[in-house]
Amino acid sequence: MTIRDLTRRDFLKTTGAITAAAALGGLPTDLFASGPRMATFPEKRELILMTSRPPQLETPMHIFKELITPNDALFVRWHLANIPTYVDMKEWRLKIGGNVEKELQLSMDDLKGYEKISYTAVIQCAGNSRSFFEPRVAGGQWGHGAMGNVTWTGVRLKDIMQKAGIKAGSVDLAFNGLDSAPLPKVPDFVKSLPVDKALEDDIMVAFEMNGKPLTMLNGFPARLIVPGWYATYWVKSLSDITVTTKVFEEFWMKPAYRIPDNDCGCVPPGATPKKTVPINKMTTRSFVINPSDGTTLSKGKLIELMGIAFSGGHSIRDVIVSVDGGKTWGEAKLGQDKGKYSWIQWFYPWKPEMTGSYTIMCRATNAIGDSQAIEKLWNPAGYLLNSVEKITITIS
Ligand SMILES: Nc1nc2c(c(=O)[nH]1)N[C@H]1C(S)=C(S)[C@@H](COP(=O)(O)O)O[C@H]1N2
Ligand SMILES: [Mo]
Repeated sequence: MTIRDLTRRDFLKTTGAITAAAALGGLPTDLFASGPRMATFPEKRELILMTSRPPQLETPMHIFKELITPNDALFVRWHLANIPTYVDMKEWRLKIGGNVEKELQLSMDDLKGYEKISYTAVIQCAGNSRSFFEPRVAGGQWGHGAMGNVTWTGVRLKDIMQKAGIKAGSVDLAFNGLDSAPLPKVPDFVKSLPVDKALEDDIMVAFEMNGKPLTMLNGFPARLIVPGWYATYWVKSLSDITVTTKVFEEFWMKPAYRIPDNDCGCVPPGATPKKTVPINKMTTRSFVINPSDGTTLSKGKLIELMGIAFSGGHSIRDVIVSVDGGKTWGEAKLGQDKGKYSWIQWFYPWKPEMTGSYTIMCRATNAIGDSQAIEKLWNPAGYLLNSVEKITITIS
C-alpha cells in the first residue's frame, strides 16, 4: 500500500476524518488513511489494484497529463481467471472459421503480410467511472482510470475476412481469446459484432501498442480494436473468429453488456429497462486533469488548467470550462489533433485573484453536437456515465 497518489492535503484531510471517527468509537485509524491499494504486475508500473485474480488494474489520473498513455500505465481488465501468461509464437494461430469460403489459420508472419494500418484511439471500459453512479450499482467499482489513449498498429479485419470469404446468410462475427474460465459453469468470454460493423475500414486486428508488441496483460499477441466503441469488444489474445448464421447471443452479449434501448441508454434510478441492446459507441466525455482535485495553489499566479476530451469516434468540436461551479463558461484552446478516435487535450489559462475554494468544470461537444449533461444518467449496469465532471481546488 502507498499514499503516493494522495496530495499531502488529501492525506491530512483523510486522516482527520478517520481520527474523528475513531474518537467516536468507530474505525481503526489506518483503515482509509493509506489510500488506494497499489500493485505492480509484469510489464506494468505500479497501478491501482481492483482485483488480482483475474488482474484488474486502474490507471491513476495524473497519467492522463500525457497525450499518449504509456504501455506500462494502461489499465487492465480481464473477466476470467485463466489468462495467458505465455504464448508460444511458433504454435499460435489466428483461426478464421464458421460460415466462410475458406478457413484460415494465420501465423503472426501471415498476419503481418496484410497491409499495415495505425491510428490513435481511446480504449475505455464500459464500466469506467461506475463507482460514481448515484444510486450505486453492482459491478467493478472503477474510478475514472479504466481508460487510456494508445496508438494501435495492426491490419484491417476486413482484409483478413476478404481472404476467408464471408458466405451469404452470415449475421455476426464472434471473437474468442486465449483466456478461459476456471469453472466450467462460467461462460467463456466471447464477443460479437454484426457483419457490417466488423467489415468497417477501421476495425483492426492489432499487434502493437505505441510501437511495441502488446503487453501480455493487454492482449499479446493480437487483439481486436473497435475504435469509438467500448473496450468490451476489443477481444484480447485473439485466437478465433467465427462467422455465424444466427445472431450470436451467448452470455457476454446477452444478458451481459447491454444498455436500455433508448436515446440516452438510461432509465430512472432503480428502474429495470423494458428492452435492451448490446452496448456500442462511447459517449462524449471530458475531464480536468491538471490541477488535480483537492490541490492548493497561490493567488495571483497564472495557472494553465488542462484536461482531455473524447467521444465515440467523432472529433471534439469544443470544450468549455468554468472556474465558478458552472455560473460562467469560457472556451478552452484545443491541443494536437490525433484523429477522431483519439482524445484531445484542452488548455485554459486562468489567474485566480481571490483566495477561497473554486469548483472547476469542463464540458465537451463533439462534431455532431453530442455533449455532456450536468445531471448524471443512470442504468442498472453502470455504463455510459458522461455527466460534466468537477474538481475543487483551494486558492490561498
Ligand atoms: N480475451 C479477453 N478480451 C477482453 C476481455 C476479457 O476478459 N478477455 N475484457 C474486455 C474488456 S471488458 C475490456 S474493458 C478490455 C480491457 O482491455 P485492457 O486490459 O487492455 O485495458 O478488454 C476487453 N477484451
Ligand atoms: Mo470492460
